[in-house]
Amino acid sequence: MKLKKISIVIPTRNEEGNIESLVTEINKSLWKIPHEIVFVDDSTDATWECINRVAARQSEYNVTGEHRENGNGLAGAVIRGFELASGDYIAVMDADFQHPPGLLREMYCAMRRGADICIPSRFISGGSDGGLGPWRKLVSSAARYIGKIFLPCLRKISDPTGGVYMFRKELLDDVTLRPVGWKIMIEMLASCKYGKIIEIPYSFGKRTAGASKLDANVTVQYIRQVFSLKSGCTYNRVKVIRWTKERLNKEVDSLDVQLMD
Ligand SMILES: Nc1nc2c(ncn2[C@@H]2O[C@H](COP(=O)(O)OP(=O)(O)OP(=O)(O)O)[C@@H](O)[C@H]2O)c(=O)[nH]1
Ligand SMILES: [Mg+2]
Repeated sequence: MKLKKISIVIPTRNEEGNIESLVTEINKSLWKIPHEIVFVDDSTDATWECINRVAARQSEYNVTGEHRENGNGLAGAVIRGFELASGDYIAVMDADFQHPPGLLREMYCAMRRGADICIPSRFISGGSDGGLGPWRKLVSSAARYIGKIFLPCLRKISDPTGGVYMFRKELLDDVTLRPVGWKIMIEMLASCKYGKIIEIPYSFGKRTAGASKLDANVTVQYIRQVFSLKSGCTYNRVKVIRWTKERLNKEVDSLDVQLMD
């Protein structure tokens, strides 16, 4: 069986306490599935040294990336990761374990069932946003509603701002993504051509080490980003399919059985 390769793009800024365990957990999640981990790092701490140390030790898993001395923020880092990625599918996730690495195997199952994009959701049956405090939950839901009001392409999607997703690399053909804002996924949903989205449930985790980089400026950038996308966001005739936890477990079990042969 020829398996498609995944590139996991991870933007990092001062995440030295997370790198080693993150790489270990990603490799566990993607057992027997070809993959590379692409870090794009704008850190001022020892994160890049940690990445190099892990890369030297685990070369069979292909830990790669780039350190930028004068990086231009989160969205620019993710876009740079897309340029460096060599996989058939590209995943984007944070370095702080709020996006559980086990999701990678689950998203891969959805991609194998023909999804153009797999979007994990905290807000469908089986999902939870328990990793956020009450204030952050409020800000996060306001951001989601603002997005859905002004961008019709987000309306059918239950969790367009979660920040973790996987997509077919071809979606990037013929689009130019702008390195603005914090939510590169909404930029893609508004600019790319796609027909089928599979949503899978997940539980948003708590940051395990290091500090949040989210500040008030990020909220302002987000609102600006939504307004700037408004004119370009055409309503895609997109089919959104929601998998239950049971369906997801069945798909993962069936993949595991195939990979054991
Ligand atoms: N390369 C790069 N990565 C960044 C930058 N800012 C944040 N990141 C990374 O982007 C991811 C998300 O940042 P977080 O600080 O966790 O933001 P958040 O998840 O929205 O907020 P919290 O819920 O408070 O953690 C993490 O992996 C960060 O290290 C940046 O300027 N450059
Ligand atoms: Mg975070």
